[in-house]
Amino acid sequence: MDARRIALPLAVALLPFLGGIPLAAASTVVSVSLWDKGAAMEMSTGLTYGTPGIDPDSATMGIKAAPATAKAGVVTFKVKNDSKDTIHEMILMYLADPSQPLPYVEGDKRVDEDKAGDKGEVSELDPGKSGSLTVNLKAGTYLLICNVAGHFAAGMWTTFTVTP
Ligand SMILES: [Cu+2]
Repeated sequence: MDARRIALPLAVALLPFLGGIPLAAASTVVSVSLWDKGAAMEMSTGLTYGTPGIDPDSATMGIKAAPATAKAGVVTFKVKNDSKDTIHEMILMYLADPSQPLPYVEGDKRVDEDKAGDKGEVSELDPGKSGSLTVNLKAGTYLLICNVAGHFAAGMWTTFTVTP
């Protein structure tokens, strides 16, 4: 008997219990679109979350979440990269203090994920591809970001609110 034949179904059966996600809990499904205006467009800069006086409409790429809120509990993000030519991703960040910007490494043009409250991600999706992330969220303010170099500063983030 191949031990792997037992181990895999067992792991799948136990998966819902990991992280304390109750099977019967009500859950919210959020559709997330990763969009951009095409690789020919010059990327915007200086549009990181929390920067005063920025014009969100000047973003050349972004993230749209519908709905942009959920009740505390299990939330599934169904993420689609709607770009025609650029890899994007979605990382979920918990904002301990929404008035503060995320820790940003200017030289890398990326958010410091380890310091920023990373709660999970759908990493690098090719154009047209989809992925999903299911997490158990407490009430608070979250940020969905793309952390491909330069994309966060180009405006690729949106807030997501979880209510009690
Ligand atoms: Cu991106």
